[in-house]
Amino acid sequence: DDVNTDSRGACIVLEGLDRSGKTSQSTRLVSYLEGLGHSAELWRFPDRTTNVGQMISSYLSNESQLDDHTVHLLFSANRWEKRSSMEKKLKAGTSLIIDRYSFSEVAFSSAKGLDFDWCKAPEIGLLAPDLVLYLDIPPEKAAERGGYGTERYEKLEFQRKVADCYKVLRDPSWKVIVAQLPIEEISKQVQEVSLECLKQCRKGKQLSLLWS
Ligand code: FDM
Repeated sequence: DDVNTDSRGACIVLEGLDRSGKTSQSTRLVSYLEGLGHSAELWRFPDRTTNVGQMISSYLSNESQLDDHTVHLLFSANRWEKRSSMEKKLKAGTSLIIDRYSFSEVAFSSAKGLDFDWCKAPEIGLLAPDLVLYLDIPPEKAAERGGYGTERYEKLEFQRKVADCYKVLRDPSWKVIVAQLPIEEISKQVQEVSLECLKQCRKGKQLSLLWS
């Protein structure tokens, strides 16, 4: 067929509130793609393994305090430090399935009251995903799922604000999935749109940059 053999991988981002099922679905998607013989990797942001990531991690676990703008810029720096390896992987044909990206950043920081456009600015020029999958769940339902952990943002009142900010950020290109469906049904929908996305990338769809 028309598949170009030295074509790039797809950049697929999963977004949603805490406990919306992003981690399960991204893990399942990677296995599914690998099972079909595609090269795929699971990534997540924040990437807590770097120096910047460790600062973020200690902030999230309330071991350190940081100004809201400062931590915003650290999250952004954590994506910038991975940008060139992201691009290399994608160009080498590996698809990246990413658990949270710049959309989490804008939703969570603007939920704290930071200016929306200010929040978007440091993300300009990062790679734009080919597909955003939004696992949609009412904050109250997410809170019922075995409860939150003890990290800084895992509180119902704050998650309500985050949900509102995601609504502002959402655009028609996002694939919104009802996160309360049975896990198998969600996986089926995720697989279907992801394969279609991969096909477009194989056909020569260019990588683009945020926020385009
Ligand atoms: N988060 C995540 C941000 O505030 N900004 C970001 O750029 C990213 C990627 O960090 F509450 C928030 C969202 C979440 C927290 O995420 C840690 P995980 O998925 O629980 O590790």
